[in-house]
Amino acid sequence: MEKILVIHGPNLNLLGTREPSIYGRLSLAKINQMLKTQARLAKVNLVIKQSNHEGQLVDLIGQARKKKFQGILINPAAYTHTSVALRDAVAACGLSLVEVHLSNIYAREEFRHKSLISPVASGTILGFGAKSYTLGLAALLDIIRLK
Ligand code: CA2
Repeated sequence: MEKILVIHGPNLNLLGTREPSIYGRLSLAKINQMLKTQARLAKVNLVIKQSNHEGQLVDLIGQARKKKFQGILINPAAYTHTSVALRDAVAACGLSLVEVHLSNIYAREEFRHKSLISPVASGTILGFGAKSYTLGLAALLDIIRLK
């Protein structure tokens, strides 16, 4: 069975509490539940982590291959736009990685228009709310299984 690491970046633990017009009404726990249901049907093993700390996210990505993960699904949240450390970790990790965003970052403030992660990701899915995650997981599984 494939093993996939799901990583939620900073402040995504607040989902469902504020800014529903941008991020939707679903809590992170609900999104995780959707992903677990999808994973069970697809017969894949998911490990889900959330952190507000850049270094911890870098460590999770850096250790993923050694821990026998075949792929990473990540919403890097605000670090998408700022973190060279996260980008370098993604570039070095040697795994298929799909970047997801709830919102369409290109339809928002200009500082969100640049992703440092997209150029080193296998692909990016954005703007579909919680569905970005389920589409992202499906895409990641396709990439891994067609390898
Ligand atoms: O659209 C996305 O998924 C983002 O990655 C979400 C980040 C944002 O910085 C990116 O530009 C786009 C923000 C995640 C924080 O979400 C909150 C949810 C509710 C209340 C406060 C923050």
